[in-house]
Amino acid sequence: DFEYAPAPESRSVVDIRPSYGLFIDGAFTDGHGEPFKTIEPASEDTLAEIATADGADVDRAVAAARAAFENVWGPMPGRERAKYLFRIARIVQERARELAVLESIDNGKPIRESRDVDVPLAAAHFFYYAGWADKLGHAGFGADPRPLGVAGQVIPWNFPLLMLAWKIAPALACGNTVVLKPAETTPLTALLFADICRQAELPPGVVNIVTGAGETGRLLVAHPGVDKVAFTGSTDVGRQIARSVAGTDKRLTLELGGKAANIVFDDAPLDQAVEGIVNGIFFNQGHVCCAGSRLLVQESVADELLERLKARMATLRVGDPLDKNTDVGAINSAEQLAKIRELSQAGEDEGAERWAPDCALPQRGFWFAPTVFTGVAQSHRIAREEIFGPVLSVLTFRTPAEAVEKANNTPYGLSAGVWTEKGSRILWTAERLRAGVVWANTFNKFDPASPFGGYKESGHGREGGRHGLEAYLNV
Ligand code: TXE
Repeated sequence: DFEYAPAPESRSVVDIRPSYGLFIDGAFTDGHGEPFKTIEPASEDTLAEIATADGADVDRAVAAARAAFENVWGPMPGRERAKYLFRIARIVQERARELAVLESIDNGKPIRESRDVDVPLAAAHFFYYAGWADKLGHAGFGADPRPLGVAGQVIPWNFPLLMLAWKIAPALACGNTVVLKPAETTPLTALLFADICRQAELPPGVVNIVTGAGETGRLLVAHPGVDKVAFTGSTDVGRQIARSVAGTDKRLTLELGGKAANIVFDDAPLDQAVEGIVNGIFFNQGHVCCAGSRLLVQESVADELLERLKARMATLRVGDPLDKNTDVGAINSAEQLAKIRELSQAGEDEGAERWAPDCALPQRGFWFAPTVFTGVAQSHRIAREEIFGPVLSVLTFRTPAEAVEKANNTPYGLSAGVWTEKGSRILWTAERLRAGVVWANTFNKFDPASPFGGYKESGHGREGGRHGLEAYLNV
């Protein structure tokens, strides 16, 4: 039982101000809504007070984005826009340590992940789309595809900087301007990104950041001056946004929840599969829309696999996100922790068997031990609902057809994993899975060149790759 102890040497690379305003038209400005606090999940300490954008502030941000679109960014040749995007990408790399530490403090994710995954991938997205900015006429969308105008973008708290990059990089490459609302529990890296835009001398109004809770997001999405809405978050809010956009001429992409199956066949390399399962569900505390939250294992190897999985789980280190040895960090918020606890309790109540390694959790902050449920039935809530935490539900199957049927038995369809030595079985299974991404003998691998997005209630539209351009162009 150890106390949460901050690591001062890492903290010193970031300069968190006591309060933050909105970033509109190239400058920080006051918000007119009630300010809110962002909290450090690992300590429950207040990090900063953040402005809330009200209706008039959203109006100002959209007007700034409109003016920048009409006068500067829209007419600018692609090769000029590319220069700015390359510059932003390089500054993200130069300020990588600062961004990674700030992300871990505000979100709770392990520094190893923010340093090796979130920040490098964010930079990679800007590099990748910078490369497209002067080649849009050669992307298969006709000789002269046009930008849409002002994009209103609302993002969640699980990958704050990376989701910002997924949204902003393609929008800007295509000649659109942006008003983005980060999640209320993780606004700090978006505000640091605003500073990066200034450092890159991006023309004022091209990127605007408005902070606030769901109401600010609602105002942004409903704003008549917005031409394109892009949202990543919960399925419920996605539905509300779809309703708000219906009947307007706005374009919409939604990236919503998931309940991915990670399918392990009896011929799979088991130790490699265990690593993939652990990465699939415990990466980022399971706060991942494409998390491998359902393990489907072939009956004949289930006991062996579970034994190895539990042994591996017992080695996971849960604790201080700023400690480079940490594998599992803090749960992002009290609300999310309550949701994980509630669903885990439902798992026990419905008769599944719960197991977690014996690990000491810090006294302060929001924590949940890596947990696995066995004996899970398809009807159980923990097999059907997105838990969005470090909780794995294990089901078994006998035949490949049964594996596919169970994997597809979900309202979601974002991702899936297949583990087998047989290439033909990978192809047979992948063809039948209704999921936007299927990983084979690996999991949670991302590349800016690959499109990402869902089937069914996981949303529609694709982000990333050439396909990601389509959402921001009139073809
Ligand atoms: O999401 P919300 P929450 C899932 C996950 C999680 C659950 C709830 O299961 O437990 O959703 O998380 C903004 N109009 N995912 O409550 O509310 C909000 O301010 C416009 C999966 O945090 O959807 C934030 O910026 N915007 C997911 C963003 O929407 C609104 C990632 C997401 O918050 C709004 C996150 C409104 N009416 C949660 N209401 C994924 N797909 O990765 C809220 N927002």
